[in-house]
Amino acid sequence: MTEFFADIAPVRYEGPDSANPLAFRHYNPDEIVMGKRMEDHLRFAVAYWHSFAWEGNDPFGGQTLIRPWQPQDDMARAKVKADAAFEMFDILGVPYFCWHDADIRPEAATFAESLRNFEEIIDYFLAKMESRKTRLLWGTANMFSHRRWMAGASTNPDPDVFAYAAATVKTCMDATHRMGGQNYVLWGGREGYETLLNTDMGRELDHMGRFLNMVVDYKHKIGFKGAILVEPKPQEPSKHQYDFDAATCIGFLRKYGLEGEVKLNLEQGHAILAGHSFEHEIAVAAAEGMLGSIDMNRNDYQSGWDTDQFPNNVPEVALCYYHILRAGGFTTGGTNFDAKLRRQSLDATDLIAAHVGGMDICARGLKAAAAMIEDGGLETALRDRYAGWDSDHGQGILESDLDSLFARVLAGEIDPQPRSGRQEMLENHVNRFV
Ligand code: XUL
Ligand code: CO
Repeated sequence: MTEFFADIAPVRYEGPDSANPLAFRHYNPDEIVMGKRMEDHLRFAVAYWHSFAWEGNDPFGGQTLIRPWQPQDDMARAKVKADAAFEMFDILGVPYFCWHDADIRPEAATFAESLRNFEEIIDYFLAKMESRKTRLLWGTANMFSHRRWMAGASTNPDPDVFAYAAATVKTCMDATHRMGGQNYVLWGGREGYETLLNTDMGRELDHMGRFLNMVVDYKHKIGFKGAILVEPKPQEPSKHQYDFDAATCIGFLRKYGLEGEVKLNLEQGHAILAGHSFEHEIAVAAAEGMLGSIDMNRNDYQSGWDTDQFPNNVPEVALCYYHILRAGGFTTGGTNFDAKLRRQSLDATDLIAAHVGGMDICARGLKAAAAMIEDGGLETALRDRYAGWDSDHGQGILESDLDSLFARVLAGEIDPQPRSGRQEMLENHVNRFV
């Protein structure tokens, strides 16, 4: 046991009446929801970066969180960090975690040396995973923090940076594959622009499309069975990011012939930045069969920043899982907390409490979503609303043309009668469950 979590016992399900701040009141991994264990529905993952690599910095101030594995420039301390991380996975009983290369190994002077550090840590993880149930939900490359990425990775004006990005992603895909990762994620924080004055957008998009095709080719070459996911976000750190939102990503994937190969990792905070609700983004991806995984972390609604907070709003979360369940639930995906503590939350207990709260909110959301599905009221209302399209009359209209529809409308044979959309009644219906 490291010192860090020394006083914290494994978190257990104690039921809704428990007053224990470090107990689950709703997340009960073995409880069956719609025929499946709760753990298998939610597939929780801890994000290594926010929980273990982030030091509390914000744009106005430096480190607030003091951890035994700092400074994070040394392999021995990278292992102490891994020890603490796996202890937390055990305490929480989470089935998955996620990493960027930069979170888990110290960056060295050369690519080759950084790679050696990386592989040593992957071996260290694999040894820990032998005796544990925690698995890798996804791996990814951090191609946005180091100064080499300041003008983008695959969209960089310098071809050598494109090549360096390709080499980096290869190593991260190899490691994800070795660890039996369920997905490989690409989020392009600097794939966008600061000013159009120095940006050839068409060329950059072509390069990003080419890069993603290389990633897919490599996936097949090494026999990686997980899903390749891209993560939409409209801006921050770039003024504009090319993977703006789900709809933009889907258009991009179709343009470059990747629609059968790549799905989406959607994040609530990114949806908010794009001016969407999270369920909107999930519904867009689901409608296109491209729902991959989710990052379940919200923004502060007033700040306008990607504040990466743990979820704490049951009605919001319930509607997200409603759309996920309607789409058939997760396959390779899961619920990753790409969430960080507030910078005044200094203690190990805060880190555990944040995850316990987030997991409980998601469990409540899942149960509410399942109850809505089992009740069937929303689905019936939806079916009724579109029932006209199920008739021969409706299908005939779709198979018709402008001239013949004009003739039928002119003759008075077709004369639409407006019907209520019943929004308030549907909102009231949802409020019975959340
Ligand atoms: C950034 C973000 C990333 C991705 C992985 O806003 O969400 O952490 O999830 O690179
Ligand atoms: Co994310």
